[in-house]
Amino acid sequence: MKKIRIFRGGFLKKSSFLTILGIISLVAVVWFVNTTGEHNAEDETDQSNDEQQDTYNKEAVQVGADSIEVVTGDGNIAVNHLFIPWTINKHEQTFYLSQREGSVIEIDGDFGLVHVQEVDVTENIQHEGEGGFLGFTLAPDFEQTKKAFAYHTYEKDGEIQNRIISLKLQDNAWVEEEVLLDNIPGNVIHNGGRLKIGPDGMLYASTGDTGQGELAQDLDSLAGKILRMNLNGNIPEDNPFENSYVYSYGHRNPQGFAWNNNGDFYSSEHGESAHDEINLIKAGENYGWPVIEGDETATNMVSPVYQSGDDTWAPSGMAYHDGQLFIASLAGSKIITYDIEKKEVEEFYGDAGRLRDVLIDNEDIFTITSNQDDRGEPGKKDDRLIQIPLTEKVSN
Ligand SMILES: [Ca+2]
Repeated sequence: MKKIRIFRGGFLKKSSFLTILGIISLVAVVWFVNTTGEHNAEDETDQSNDEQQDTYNKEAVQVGADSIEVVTGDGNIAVNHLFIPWTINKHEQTFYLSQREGSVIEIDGDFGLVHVQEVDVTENIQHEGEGGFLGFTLAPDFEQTKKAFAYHTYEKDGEIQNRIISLKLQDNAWVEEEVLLDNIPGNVIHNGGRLKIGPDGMLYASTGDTGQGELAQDLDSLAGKILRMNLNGNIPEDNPFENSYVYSYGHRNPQGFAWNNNGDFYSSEHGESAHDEINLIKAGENYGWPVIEGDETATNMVSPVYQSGDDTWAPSGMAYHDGQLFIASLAGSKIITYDIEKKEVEEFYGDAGRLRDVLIDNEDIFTITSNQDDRGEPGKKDDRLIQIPLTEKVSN
């Protein structure tokens, strides 16, 4: 196992690095000795089984993004001391994680090297409540263009809004290139924010109802919708409503997208109180909020393929693998699997607190915690990127 700690601003010279590492280790040991015996909420939420390897320093926990710890070895990676990551991207062996405060963390999965990349945008990122720098997805031609797309909250004329932009990676910073769509209604709650490119090559975005349910039924509002656009921000000619970004409507706060191998499109959505939903999304359909929720039905409205009943998941990022949807759950603090054919859910993993996103890559699933978002109980390593073999059901 090798462990490398890199500070904001890039790489350190090896000699400086070793000196700093020595100081950090000393500080960590002293701090650890001083605090041994305390039992607090952090210990209770931090149930990882490699506790003995944890040589973190106290400052790292407090400053979040300024000091990130990567542990690599045997083809595995674990990353600690992230700060409210929202989206996982992986290009070859490199991870790009968006963080809600407004940064991207680039991590070399082979060597554990980290860059904390600034996001250089023309409107200030409004990191308040559930808002901030949310969805982030690499362009299909990222290898050549270094481009990505992002969804972020901002404030304009005293109102909280969201917008979708393209960015380019230049000199270790993500610089805004174009605004694809702005003036998407926002709030401190229910901003949606998931951004993914579908199998049809279009960019899909989820928006929340901003706490005003009636907007989800209003086809003239971009709130409470799933939106679809060309990668240049234009409205595709085959969108279901003429001259509209709206692909589906009647959504409360969807935050997860996944497509199966047939191209069927699934989305996860937060219910009002429990009754969280998995919906099969089709062009032009109405998913019912706020008229119906859970398994209620109504004419011309589509009920979910599965709803959580009295359980609260607060579902966010999704991924598809081998007939199953894997769903990150915040309040549920687990990864849930949904078997599409059997229409059954199971708990796959639940050892790390609030989970925001999942990514499946070969035989592994990666997830990120959201324990520092003011709704969790952060552990000593939070927030974290965690790798779990798909073959291994880790839950208790
Ligand atoms: Ca619904």
